[in-house]
Amino acid sequence: MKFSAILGLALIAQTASAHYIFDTLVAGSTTSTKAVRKPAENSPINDITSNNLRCNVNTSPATETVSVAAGSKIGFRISNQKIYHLGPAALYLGKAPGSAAEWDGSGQSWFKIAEWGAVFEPQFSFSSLDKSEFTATIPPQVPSGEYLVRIEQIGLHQPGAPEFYLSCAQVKITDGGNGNPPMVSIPGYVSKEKDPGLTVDIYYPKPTQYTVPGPEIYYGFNDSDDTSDLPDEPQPQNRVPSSSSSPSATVSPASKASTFPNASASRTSNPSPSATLTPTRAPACTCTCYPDY
Ligand SMILES: [Cu+2]
Repeated sequence: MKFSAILGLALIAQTASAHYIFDTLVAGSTTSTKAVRKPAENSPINDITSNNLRCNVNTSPATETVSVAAGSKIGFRISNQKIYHLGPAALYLGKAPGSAAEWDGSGQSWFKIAEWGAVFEPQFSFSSLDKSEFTATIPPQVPSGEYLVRIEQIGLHQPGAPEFYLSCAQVKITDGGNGNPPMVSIPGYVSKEKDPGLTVDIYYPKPTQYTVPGPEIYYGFNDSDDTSDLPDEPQPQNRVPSSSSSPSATVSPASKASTFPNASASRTSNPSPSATLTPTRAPACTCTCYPDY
């Protein structure tokens, strides 16, 4: 009896392990697992108002803070999996008030430096799918100091119930600039009201446009460490299209209107021929870890 109970637990553990944990920091030419606040479990965060959305829950403390120069590569790796839940990914930096190791991620201290959105050819999907490593360049304008770097991937396979897979790692950015990125708080940086990309039905009708949830990407913009990075810089912070084939002009208002009742009025006019979309609906979850919780 005892043995079968253990066996049962083992099976549960195995099932749960089908989710993924971003367990490895990539910083410049090095990697580190010790700098990551590794979650004890690979279950997603579902409550987007929770403080757990910052750096996950039940994390083991990171035991190092990795130095990396501004302008270097930064990001995360999943060592034993590839992303298999359809949905976007994004990479954030959070400026610690002091040491990264002592910071819980609270406050209006976060900005996005990269995102991986939807692709539309040959069919609707996400560029994060089947990837296990997500890296970007630290904008050279990012000020020196200690930061939490945070990756999130949002599983959209159960429409209306986004799942956040995320990790934080501790880094010390050196050789930085005088940039002043607009910052957001976590939680609060996304909401189901202002981010239709959180609740979109990815099966039907197939989206023809997609915006990654959260703030605009901070690119840095200025080459020199001058004073032109002002707090309210009127920069053309156009989101880099996640697919060159889908400028925002191709938004399908009909699908928007039906999918996002809270969307702004400008998105609810002009019905478009969504009836031409194939009326088949994919299974809610194609992974082996169903049901999610
Ligand atoms: Cu899952």
